[in-house]
Amino acid sequence: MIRPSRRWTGSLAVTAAATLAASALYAPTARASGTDATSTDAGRSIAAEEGPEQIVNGTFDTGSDPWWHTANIAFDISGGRLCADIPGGTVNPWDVIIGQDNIPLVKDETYAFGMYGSSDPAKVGRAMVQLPVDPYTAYLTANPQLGPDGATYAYTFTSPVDLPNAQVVFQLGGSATPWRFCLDDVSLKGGADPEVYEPDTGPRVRVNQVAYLPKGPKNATVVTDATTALPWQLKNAGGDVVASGNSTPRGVDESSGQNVHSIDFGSYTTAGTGYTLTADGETSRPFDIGGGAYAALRTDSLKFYYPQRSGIAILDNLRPGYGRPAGHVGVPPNQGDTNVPCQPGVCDYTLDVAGGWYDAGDHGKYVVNGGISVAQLMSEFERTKNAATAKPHTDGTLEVPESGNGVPDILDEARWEQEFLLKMQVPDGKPFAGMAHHKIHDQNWTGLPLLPHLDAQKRELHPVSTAATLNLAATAAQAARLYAPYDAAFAARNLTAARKAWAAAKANPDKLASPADGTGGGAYDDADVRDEFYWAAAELYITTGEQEFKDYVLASPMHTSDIWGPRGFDWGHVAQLGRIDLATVPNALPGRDQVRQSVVEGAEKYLATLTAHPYGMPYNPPTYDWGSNNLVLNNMVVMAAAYDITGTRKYRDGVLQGIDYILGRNALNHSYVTGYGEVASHNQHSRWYSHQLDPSLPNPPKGTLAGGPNSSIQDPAAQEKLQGCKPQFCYIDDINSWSTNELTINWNSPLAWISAFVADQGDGTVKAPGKCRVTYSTHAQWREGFTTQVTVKNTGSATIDGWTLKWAFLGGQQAGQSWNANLSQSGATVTAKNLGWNAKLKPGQSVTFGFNGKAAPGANPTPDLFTLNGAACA
Ligand code: 9MR
Repeated sequence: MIRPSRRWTGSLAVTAAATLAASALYAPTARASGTDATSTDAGRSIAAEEGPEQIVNGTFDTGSDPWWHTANIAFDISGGRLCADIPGGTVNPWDVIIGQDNIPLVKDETYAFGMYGSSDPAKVGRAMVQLPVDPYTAYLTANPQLGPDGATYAYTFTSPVDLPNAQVVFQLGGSATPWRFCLDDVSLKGGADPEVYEPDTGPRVRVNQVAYLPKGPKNATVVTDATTALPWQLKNAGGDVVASGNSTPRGVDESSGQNVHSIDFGSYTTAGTGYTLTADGETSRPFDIGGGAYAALRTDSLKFYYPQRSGIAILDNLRPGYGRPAGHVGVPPNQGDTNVPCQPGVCDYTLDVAGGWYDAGDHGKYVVNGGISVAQLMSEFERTKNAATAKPHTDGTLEVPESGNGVPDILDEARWEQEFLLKMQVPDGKPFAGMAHHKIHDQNWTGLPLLPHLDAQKRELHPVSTAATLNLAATAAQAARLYAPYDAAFAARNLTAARKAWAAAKANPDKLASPADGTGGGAYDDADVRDEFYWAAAELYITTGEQEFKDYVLASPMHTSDIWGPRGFDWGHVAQLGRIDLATVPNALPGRDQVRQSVVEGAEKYLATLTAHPYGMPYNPPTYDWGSNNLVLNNMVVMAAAYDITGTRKYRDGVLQGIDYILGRNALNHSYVTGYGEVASHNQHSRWYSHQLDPSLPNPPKGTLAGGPNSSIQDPAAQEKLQGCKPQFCYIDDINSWSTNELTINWNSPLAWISAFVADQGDGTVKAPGKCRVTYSTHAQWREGFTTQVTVKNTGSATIDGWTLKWAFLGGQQAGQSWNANLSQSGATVTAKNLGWNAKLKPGQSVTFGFNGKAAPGANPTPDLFTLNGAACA
């Protein structure tokens, strides 16, 4: 992937004068064949060669990052070297450049520069080490005689300056005719070892810096050399000791390399603010005991989405400090997303793909990633229909332009993205009709900062893919049932699109996105789409109940295999989305009990991981992945689903412990959510929340999750500071660290889902199940309607005086005429109230009522959840 975090165009202004002036400063050494260099100072060069390597990825073993290039060439690293076809007809050497930034130079140090190069036909190349800005003073200018056979070249020079961010550039322009250049083993050795970066991790007692629920678990971690138990004290805001005990030594934690103890102070349950925990002479950052912060995070993590919107102005009155003009609507300098062509040779039409959310800190819009994001928002809403503890999502909670339209705001926000996904479908009559284009983004990577409406790059549709098509099928099928009570036409449009996408994916099962398609946007390649097929079939089955999808689900290897791996699920691993929905959304799949049980088995695994981990994490692979925080959160989703299925407290407590890690109980003593916790991420990689680079721009809004530790540290900012990091330390809150510190729509979606789950637990008191049993029988079902009879039994030992029973329909069904109860409906949720004569239900007594319903397209299963006077019936 090519992702310069700066604008390459600045290098075009290299002046010949600067080059000449600087070339006197270097002394080339003859070391290898084919070089034009002569040795003048071999001793110094040997010393330099033993110095530290300053070039990142000079061997192109890990792709082409962080090398950048001018827009008139493309990198080809397929042969293990970096090659490029250099166009003819350019005038100046600097008209074609390959470069690397942020190379530290130390004054008076001598450096050894080496490279392998070849050209076809033979050419004189130009390699420079220079100042990255005007006047581009060169400290080394070398002119290797390149030829088709390839050779290695070596030079030395002494730096006249201290400079943290020199550039190495290969200037390849100025040829009338095209030629091919290849490069390998680029090395710049010498200078001082890079400064060892020491993150400021604050006190050694690590806590959730935001809040623990009063009646929930409360755990902390102490970093210490001690090997035997240490006393701890919990103090309130006034400094009084309110609880104390002894820690549990846990040995050396592999994920951080630290010797640690854990502290359990869960027996203390009094709500308050400004608590601290003291152990081993250190006092933790302050925290609350209370549920209020999660009610706020439930909202903030969703409010994140509106200012990610493309194609609409962000109103400052809705998001003070975040207002900005609409991005990519075709107003110059934008080229607009209203009429986007394909990449050359990919298609002969243009599409209006305006709208949707920007994926992350870039201006790209990707169907596979949009898919899981919108699905998780829809599932957060759908959970309110099926889970005993879930509190409703309503209209007017998120301050979006649609607030007040009678539709829950979370569905309004999700629709903004779903409308975009629908637009990415190939129109009828065109090749691959029904498939979805994988992505749309800029032709080349842009630099930071860059507000969306100022992006002047050409926008292009990339080829269709099976994965994108199945993301569309899955989300459109889910949308069809969820939006049906609010907008039947939109629901129908989604169902049609889902069916078309499914058929198109079946006809084109192996259109895989190319891993090489990563210029100007992420590749989002995925070589295995069995999980996407399974997810789509599951959603289509849940919505329609149809045989074809049922058969597909039951025959899929993903239906029964163990999908609860240690790394969890994400945009490229989506079988879990299908499995969890089959388990938690009402449907009549044969063997559904085993499906529900399999989710519980997954939760058991993550709970075991968490219990064994001294930082209480449900994620513990030997190396952390890109976006590890979203994997931690998705593993928590599995535990939350198991709690929703079983009501077993330990799964819920697993979720409550997992959130501690995200909010500060970690090796860095750092909260990964902007605005939450005393020390929290706020410089996430984003072209418009670029406050770190331009103080007039804002930081990301509160409630924004950072990707989190990534053992592979794939960006130069992380590589410069974090070499050799233990997994938990592979993170830096720097805007340039896009591989550890980006924000994305698919990482905030599990944060939002989990925040809602935690908020729904109130103060952490586990509610006793309702003393009731419900029998719900749909006696007759015809095209336009159905008749249902409901019996409610009081299974408790007290008389119920006045009852309200609630359930939700799967889709657009409407309760009509009723008998023996008063029925009303809001969205899909039905409320049945007793009449005067049947208000009292003695222990053991039942009441039966019924209604005629108006049918809606699709399945009409028996609801899983009934609540009587607010408590879920068994
Ligand atoms: O989240 C993606 C991660 O799983 C991949 O390993 C990585 C490299 O392909 O790309 C990540 O996605 C980025 C995307 O390619 C471009 N927009 C920003 C995304 C988050 O960093």
